[in-house]
Amino acid sequence: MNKLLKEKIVSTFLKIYKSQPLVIFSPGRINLIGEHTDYNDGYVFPAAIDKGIIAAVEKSKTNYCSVYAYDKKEEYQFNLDSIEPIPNGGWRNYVLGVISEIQKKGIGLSPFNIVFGGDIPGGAGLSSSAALENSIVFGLNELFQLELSKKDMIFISQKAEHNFVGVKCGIMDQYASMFGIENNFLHLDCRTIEAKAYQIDLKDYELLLINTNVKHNLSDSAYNNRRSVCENVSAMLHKKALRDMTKEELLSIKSKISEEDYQKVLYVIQEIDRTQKAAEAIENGDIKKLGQLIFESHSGLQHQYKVSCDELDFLVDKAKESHVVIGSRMMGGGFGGCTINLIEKDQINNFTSEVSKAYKKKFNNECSIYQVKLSNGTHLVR
Ligand code: GAF
Repeated sequence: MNKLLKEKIVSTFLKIYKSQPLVIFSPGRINLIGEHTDYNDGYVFPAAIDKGIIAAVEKSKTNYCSVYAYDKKEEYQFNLDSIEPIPNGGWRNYVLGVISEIQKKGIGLSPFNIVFGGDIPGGAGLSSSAALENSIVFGLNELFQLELSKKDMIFISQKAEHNFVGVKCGIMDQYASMFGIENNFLHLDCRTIEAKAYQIDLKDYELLLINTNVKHNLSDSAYNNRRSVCENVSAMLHKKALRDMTKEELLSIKSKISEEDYQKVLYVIQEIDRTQKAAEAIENGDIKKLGQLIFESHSGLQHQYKVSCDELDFLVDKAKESHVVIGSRMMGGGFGGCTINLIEKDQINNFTSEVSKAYKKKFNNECSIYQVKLSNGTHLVR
């Protein structure tokens, strides 16, 4: 966690609201493999990271709530009896969505003040949204002793995103942000919401994130559209989710669906399988195999599921050409954000300087390089 940011958030809170707040750190996440599988009841392999959202929260003595977004220098005040989504409301809808979902459970809240800020660049695909939602629900749970479990809280965060932001996301981001374990990846079964923690020995390799610094428009509608395709095709075979469908079963309805939808569903079935194979490779200490599965995942996301973009494909191609990166793929929802790379430890500087130059030349834009640590999930900061 970024201690300097914490100090800035707390001093801003003291200055505006003149009381000592509770402080919460809620991390962003990365995902090793298993993309667009969570809302198909499949498996994912995320980890919480040391970058995220810091929120300061305390009860208010007024009869309204006030939330200050430190990074944007914007304040928003509202009454708890009129919580509605705001058209193009940006960060406000994440906060309001969480409050609304708490209220839907019949839980009454009293006015409060919040200041929040973060060190995850927006649009990087590191899930600042889940980190924000979790920081709010966790903070309110502590402040008002609501006795919500961590599982209750992640479903509140997820519903907030569905109902107030309009993205029909799965549970991976909220889970990883809430339940993260320092130095561990979580092999999560998105049906049972049970995870096995893995402290992975990457041997001569390290994880490296490269941010394209782009976020293409329409990514939210494209996301919801992919989810509908998956649900419609699984309904055709009366399956609860694509997790329950085999390649053979999919083949049996191939003539009834478009080639595009066939490829999308095939991708999901293959990616769920790859995620299981990744767990096996890790258990066998076979990091090269893990890398190969990561490259395959990108190829599926690019050509079958069609959620990549030129900038991401360029970075993955450069990684492949380099021979020092043994696995690379886009991460998260797609259409921009970061690639995740498994790279030889002692080649990081050479590779990053080469790829940065090439990216700048091709897109006339900078890419950013991040190395992250795997962190604990959402928690109170003492
Ligand atoms: C986004 C969503 F929020 C997740 O639920 C997940 O579906 C991911 O895209 C793709 O794997 O981050």
